[in-house]
Amino acid sequence: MELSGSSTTSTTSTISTTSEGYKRSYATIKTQAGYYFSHDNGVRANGQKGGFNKDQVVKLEIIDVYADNYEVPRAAIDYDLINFNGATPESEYNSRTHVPKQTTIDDFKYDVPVYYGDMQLVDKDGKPLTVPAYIGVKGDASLDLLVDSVDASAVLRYYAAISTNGRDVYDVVLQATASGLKVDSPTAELDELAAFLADVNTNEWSAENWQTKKDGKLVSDDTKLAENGRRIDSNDASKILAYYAKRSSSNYDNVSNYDIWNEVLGKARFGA
Ligand SMILES: [Ca+2]
Repeated sequence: MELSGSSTTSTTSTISTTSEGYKRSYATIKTQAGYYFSHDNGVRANGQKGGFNKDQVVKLEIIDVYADNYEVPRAAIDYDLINFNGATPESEYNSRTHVPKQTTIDDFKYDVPVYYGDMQLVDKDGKPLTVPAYIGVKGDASLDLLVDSVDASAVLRYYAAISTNGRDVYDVVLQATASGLKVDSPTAELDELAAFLADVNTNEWSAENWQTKKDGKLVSDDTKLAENGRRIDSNDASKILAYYAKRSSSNYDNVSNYDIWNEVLGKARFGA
């Protein structure tokens, strides 16, 4: 006897259509990079929503596939339904093993699966669609996962290089230390991440910080300056040293990294 009928196990959901003959959906997306802290658990100190930003999905198209491979593009996409199924920068970061001073690209680069409502988005071949996220430790300009005097030196060297001769930030590599992961170019995504992590005294939860570039402009629109820009200077270096001093002190053995930063930065950390 013939095993008739395909057992339809497509991920039908509240967001998928249940129309007759519906088989599955696939999508095409256009994405942009985002930069995040390893301590970002999705809830910001001021109670706002943190975590991966859905604006990393710049454009989304969903195509519903019916019997006989009849394809129907969805007329309307509700971008508010884009989500990451509960994944946060913290959960993604902690899902991997990290060894300080032995860093690779896998310590910093994450491809985060995208969902639309409760439907995971896949391409035409069924491969998960993702956004590129760069995640690191606050203050770690050198990308070695430690926050110490090497980071302060890297910040001062970078600051001196861009301020003395009026050089463009894209002429200078911030992470040029031997300690951390090598950065090939001043325009590399890893150097953007290094700058994001080094700018410790900015309002870290400002709305555009996750997509602010070395030159202070937005990843999504390089004609537009982010509200808080990206200023890396001697004040960041001294705050990194203050953090390092406390982190190294036995008096702070029972204090979290997060709380030490709060102590070093005060309310400036959250823009107050
Ligand atoms: Ca470091």
